[in-house]
Amino acid sequence: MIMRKFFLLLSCSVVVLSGWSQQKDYPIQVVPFTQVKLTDSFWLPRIKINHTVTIPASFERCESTGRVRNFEMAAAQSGKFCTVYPFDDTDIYKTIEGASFSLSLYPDKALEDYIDTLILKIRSAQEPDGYLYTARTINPGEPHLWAGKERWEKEREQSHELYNAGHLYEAATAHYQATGKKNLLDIALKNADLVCSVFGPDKKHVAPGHEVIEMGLVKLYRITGKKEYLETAKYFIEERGHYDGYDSKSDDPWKNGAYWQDHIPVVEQNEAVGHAVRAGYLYAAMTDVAALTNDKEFIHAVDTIWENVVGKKLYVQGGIGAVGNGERFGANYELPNATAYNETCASIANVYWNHRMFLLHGESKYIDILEKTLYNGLISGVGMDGNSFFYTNAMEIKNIFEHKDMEAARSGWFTCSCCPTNVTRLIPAIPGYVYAQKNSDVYANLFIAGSTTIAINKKSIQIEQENNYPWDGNLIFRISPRSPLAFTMRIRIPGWARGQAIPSDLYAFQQQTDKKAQIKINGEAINYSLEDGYAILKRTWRKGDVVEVNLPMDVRRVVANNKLKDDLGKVALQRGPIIYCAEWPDNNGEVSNIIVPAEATFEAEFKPSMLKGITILKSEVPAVRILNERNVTTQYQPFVAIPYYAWAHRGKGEMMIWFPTSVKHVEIIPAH
Ligand code: FUB
Ligand code: ZN
Repeated sequence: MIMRKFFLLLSCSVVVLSGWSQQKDYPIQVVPFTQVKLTDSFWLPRIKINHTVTIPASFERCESTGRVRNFEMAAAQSGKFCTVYPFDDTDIYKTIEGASFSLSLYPDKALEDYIDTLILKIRSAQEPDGYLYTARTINPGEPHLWAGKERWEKEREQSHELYNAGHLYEAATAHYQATGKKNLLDIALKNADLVCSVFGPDKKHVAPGHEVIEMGLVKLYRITGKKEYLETAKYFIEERGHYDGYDSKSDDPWKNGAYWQDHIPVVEQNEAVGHAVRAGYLYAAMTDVAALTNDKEFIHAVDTIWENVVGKKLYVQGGIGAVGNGERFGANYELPNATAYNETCASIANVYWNHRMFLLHGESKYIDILEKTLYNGLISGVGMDGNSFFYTNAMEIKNIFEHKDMEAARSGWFTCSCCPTNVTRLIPAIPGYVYAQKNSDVYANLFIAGSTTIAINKKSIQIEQENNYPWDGNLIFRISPRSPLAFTMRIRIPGWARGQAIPSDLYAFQQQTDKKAQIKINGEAINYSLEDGYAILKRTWRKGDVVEVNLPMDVRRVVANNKLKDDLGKVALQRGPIIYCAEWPDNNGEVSNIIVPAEATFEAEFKPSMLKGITILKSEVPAVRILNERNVTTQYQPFVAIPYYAWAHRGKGEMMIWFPTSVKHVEIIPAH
């Protein structure tokens, strides 16, 4: 309880170590995740399993794969780096971050003590001047191949020295906020002081080879008020695009710098390019720094890049980073289904970025994207057992026997295991995306049953949500100020409930409907106005006031912009925020033969015991059957679609999100 209170104090305020208070920041403040108590049956079980299964399994793998041993050897300055990548240290940092978030929700002495033992090892591995990078410290005479002979020498390319530092700062912030202990924070600050003393306009120049340190430095700045941290974060961002060693004429992102978002200065960038996780972390950091410094050029750049991603580079299930070679963004409208990469970490980065964009601009379109990613392309990355993960998130699996490249089953761990450990830190933070506040305006962004207590002008208000989202569109909000109080509830009316498949013309609903979100207050229907995608409910609220919001939950057919060649003549299915797929076990063993014609109608049915409780879509559709080597026929058969996130829990086989609407677009694949 003490720990919980401590976190609240820190999350609401930036006055922490130095008694300093900053001037500029996001106009909208997060209601911290520790202040939002979930009771729902969609997210809460995931948060619990993250605590009981994912985090322990992740630490166990950090031990068994040698990641912890690397720290022990670095402390002893003897041995041989025993894992594969120089960024393997970050799996420990990310899991400590996730575990710290989780400790704030579920105090757990054994876990806290275990983290302390890890922190001791981390501290012992830190060099006297603050440098911390096991891939060199173990044996500085023979560092990791990617690390270069000298410190930072290969930072621009692949050493990940500053990437490791960034994840250390993020972990240290979470750990300090969760426990009040400074043991990890002190290590991070010592390292950050070294970094700030080495890099800067009049010092060593580099654009970090993998962004994340920028966000980490911002977090340390918020805790300490030390302006060098913010300045160095800004410096690292502004350093991009000034290296003259690239071949600017080359189309190859590895040669022209685009892989690292280092091809042109960030304020000139207007298209999302290069490695998608790097890019997402960069844009999130630019948004942070823009808010903290009111940098209009940064704001313009992130706004323009956001339009590009949402208008041309986002999969219908919220995934980004279409191209496997370079784990990167493709060209505009390059969103292939057969080879979609969609790294889970890229979805996580996209959530971080969109949340920050909302805090900056207050428009619901950012939460629409956050919700789309969260409920679909991100949680597909973690199995319902909490112990199996996708690194890439396929858009379709066809002809499983011949195309073995796409990940068709989750794995417990990977040699490069960035995604599982990233999941550990995203999941417990989800309650922090539900509400936000700007003076006397309260934003309800996500619909998750539970409660929160916030304060407006020092007056306390309890807000309770009751719903069965994402399966049901009936949302109840009980608003209870201690005494009558005038303020504005801004309840997000999702784009999908306003006829918008996505806040761009990349995808659209095929048919428009007249159905609108209905709102009642204390049983009486009201006319509400919409502002920035929010229903504005401004009144003097009284204890026990009830707002009922009814979102239309019809099954919608989604079509893609015709510049998106891969989806031409195809349709996807969406109900509420959920994007559906068809998977082999429900459809006669294969799905690549399915046609979803214009006249197909769908029935939604909640199946409590299927895949931990899901709403399925049912229909009767034609499927192509091969009769012999020369003849095919189509036969109507029952069709079942499940939420995309729930696929790959019943063995390997075909899966599709985009369905041909006529036989013309069916790829005929012999059944096995
Ligand atoms: O480079 C560190 C991490 O490894 C990246 O974020 C992932 O895409 C993977 O390449
Ligand atoms: Zn990853």
